[in-house]
Amino acid sequence: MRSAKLYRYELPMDSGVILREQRLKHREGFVVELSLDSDVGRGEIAPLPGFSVETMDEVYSQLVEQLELWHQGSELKLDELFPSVAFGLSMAQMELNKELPVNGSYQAAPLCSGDPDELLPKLNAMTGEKVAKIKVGLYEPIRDGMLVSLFLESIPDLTLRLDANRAWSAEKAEQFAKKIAPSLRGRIAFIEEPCQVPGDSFSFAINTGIAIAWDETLQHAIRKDDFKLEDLNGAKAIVIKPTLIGSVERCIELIDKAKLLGIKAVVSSSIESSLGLTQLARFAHWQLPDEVPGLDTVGLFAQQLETPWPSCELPVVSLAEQPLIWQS
Ligand code: OSB
Ligand code: MG
Repeated sequence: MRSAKLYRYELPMDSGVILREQRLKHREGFVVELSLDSDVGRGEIAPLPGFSVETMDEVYSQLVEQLELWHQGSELKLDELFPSVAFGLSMAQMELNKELPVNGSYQAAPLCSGDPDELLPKLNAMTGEKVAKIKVGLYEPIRDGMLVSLFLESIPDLTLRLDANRAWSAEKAEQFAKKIAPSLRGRIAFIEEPCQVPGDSFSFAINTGIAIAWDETLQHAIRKDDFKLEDLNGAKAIVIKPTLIGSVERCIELIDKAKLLGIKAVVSSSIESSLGLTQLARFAHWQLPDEVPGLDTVGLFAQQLETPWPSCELPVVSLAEQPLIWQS
């Protein structure tokens, strides 16, 4: 017998979380729970304000419709759904069918969005490859360049991923690069979206020898019907945020294509709760066992949901305490 439950959650965030210039006080989303006899699979659907095209209301309507269909025994047409809905439903189905392995990549690249002093102890605690992610583009590009340079010079086994979120003009990106000696540039694994215009990011990579990664550009391109990964050239890596991309199957196709093209794929968070985030860690370990995922976001919350992130000490609230808003 198939049955489904739909929960809605709202979790408080750490006080300092800013997203696209707005303070994010709470994170809200849905969790679906699919049951078949005694087996259960869960998935999180949490459109990210400012990033997802779909709203919570639109997601709710689509979810109820799809859960009804699933309950009646239909195969879901995931490709026709909003990315967040396709992702959450496919994850729940995978977990239900025991297709999602239990091991996860929980050693995420520590995220630094301002204060470099906070990053040092985290780096010292890392075993194996030292890779961290620094948000740039929030201050002056010259200051960012000096900071990145200082990190690379003072920690010789450090590799950095940077993310500028399209903050810079071509000129500002060049000012940033000028502060980084050519001999250090190879230890920047990549910088995500340095420039406002993707073409300028592409030129930046060629002119500076600093590798770039597509994040926003991939999210926009994938919405088009004629999307082909090979058309997004010039980048060493792509950032895959499944909540913004679509079903698990769609993400796997993208990862396989990236492997064929020699592009690094990095599974990354869209600030899911610990429930969705741990599933992303399992997904990342399964599909990309040798790649450190971009999942260091549980610390942006003030609470975890149902499944704790290993070594995270934030309080955990259970799914059963969240409002159950629909069931079949
Ligand atoms: O700027 O890439 C971003 C999370 C949500 C929305 C946007 C971004 C992020 C992250 C996730 O940075 C963490 C990561 O990619 O390492
Ligand atoms: Mg990014």
